[in-house]
Amino acid sequence: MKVRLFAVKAAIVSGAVLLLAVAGLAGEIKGKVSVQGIKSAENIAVYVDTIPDKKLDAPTTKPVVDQTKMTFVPHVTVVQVGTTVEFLNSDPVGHNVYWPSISGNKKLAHNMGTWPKGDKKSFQFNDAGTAGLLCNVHPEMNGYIVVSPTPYFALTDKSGNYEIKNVPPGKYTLKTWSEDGKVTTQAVEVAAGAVTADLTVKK
Ligand SMILES: [Cu+2]
Repeated sequence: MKVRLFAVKAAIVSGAVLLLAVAGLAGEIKGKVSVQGIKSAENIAVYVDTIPDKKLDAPTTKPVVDQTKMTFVPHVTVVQVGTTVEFLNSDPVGHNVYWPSISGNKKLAHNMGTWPKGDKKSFQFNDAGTAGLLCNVHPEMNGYIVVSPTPYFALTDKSGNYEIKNVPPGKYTLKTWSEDGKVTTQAVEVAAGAVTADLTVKK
């Protein structure tokens, strides 16, 4: 009896150790984005580009982009390819949502229509790239949906800092997207723990 109890305890302990080991494998990519010729290092998307032969879990979150006080909030939203985004109108006027292309591909242009306060419409983004959001009622309004091919992405804060958590070990290509700057790519190798990748985005 005592032996059997010991065996059960040993099994529980080794299971816990295994779980810890698996959790410990996940790495992290973090760093700071500097800019040259661009006014701000904020709101720059940093993401892991397509990983060949890697099966990724389908996204489960449904981020909301609000149209409030005549602006798209947030200004930039980064999502994994396949994500459904909900577009809400919180203003007392009708707003429209359309994008003329996704990363320049006009075949992926889409007009969602116009709807009143309190209503929302959703759209599933199945193509990687950037959709520049516009409202045909208010030409001054604009925002962005950056569709990342992987779930490993982040958006820089005011100082240009970013942090991508839970990245499995491997060799990847980091990519940036910014409103005013060129795309920057950088090779990065992730192991357990955090790896630092500082990037410079140029006009
Ligand atoms: Cu509008």
